[in-house]
Amino acid sequence: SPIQLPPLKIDALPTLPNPLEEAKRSAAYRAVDENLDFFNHKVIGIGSGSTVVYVAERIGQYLKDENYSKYVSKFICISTGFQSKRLILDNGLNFGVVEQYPDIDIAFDGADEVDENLQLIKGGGACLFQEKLISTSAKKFIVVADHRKKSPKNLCTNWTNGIPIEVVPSAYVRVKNDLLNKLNAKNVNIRQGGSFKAGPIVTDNNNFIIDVNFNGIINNPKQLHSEIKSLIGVVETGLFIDNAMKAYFGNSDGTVELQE
Ligand code: ABF
Repeated sequence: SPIQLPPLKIDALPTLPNPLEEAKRSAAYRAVDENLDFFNHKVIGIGSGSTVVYVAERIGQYLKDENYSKYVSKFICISTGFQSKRLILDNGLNFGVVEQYPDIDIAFDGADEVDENLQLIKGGGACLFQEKLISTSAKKFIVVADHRKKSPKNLCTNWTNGIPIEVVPSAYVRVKNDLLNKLNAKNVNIRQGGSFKAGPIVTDNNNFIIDVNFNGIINNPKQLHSEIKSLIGVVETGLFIDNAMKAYFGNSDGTVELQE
């Protein structure tokens, strides 16, 4: 665009409780500053988790700046769940739904692990279906994370909680058996609520979440995604394949590493 906007004007940044928050904030702010196009973007996807909190905060800071306000006040932000809807509203941004805005210009979201090829594990927060709907509806999908989420090579190097899978409730035993017997999973857990008695957690789509571990690292996430997805009862997997365009990893000293 021929118009040049002056740098963002903000009051002092809020103080943070610990260095990990500094890492998350640094990644999120950089990702927004480098990728949000105030002139051409209209529909923005806002994901879930503790890092994306700072994405919404940053966009909110632009909204309050007189030079950016007229652009940001026209943005429509699409959420991936209850938490991100609150983030959008709490930062004064316009909320919209993907049914009305199916074409998203850019989406920002966190991840549980990112491999060397930008393949992701997501779904630790149980919003993986909406997250995949939004990220794959976006022309650009940008990952924001702290340094712990970057794998040196393969998935399931650092992340040991397994791959989250959203399943139709009546099919959870069938999916569990198929994962163990057909796909040779090592262990399969139905994700539970706060205590064992609370029973399975229920997603925004009224489904269950299964966390599945295979033997060690994932060598071929694309193939594994297809195999899991083909099981009857599986709604979506937490393997995000060929979807992310870039990932920003924040460090506790405020530096940020870009992977693309
Ligand atoms: C969502 O939040 C999930 O897909 C992922 O499980 C998690 C990442 O959270 P955080 O930013 O708190 O590390 O993006």
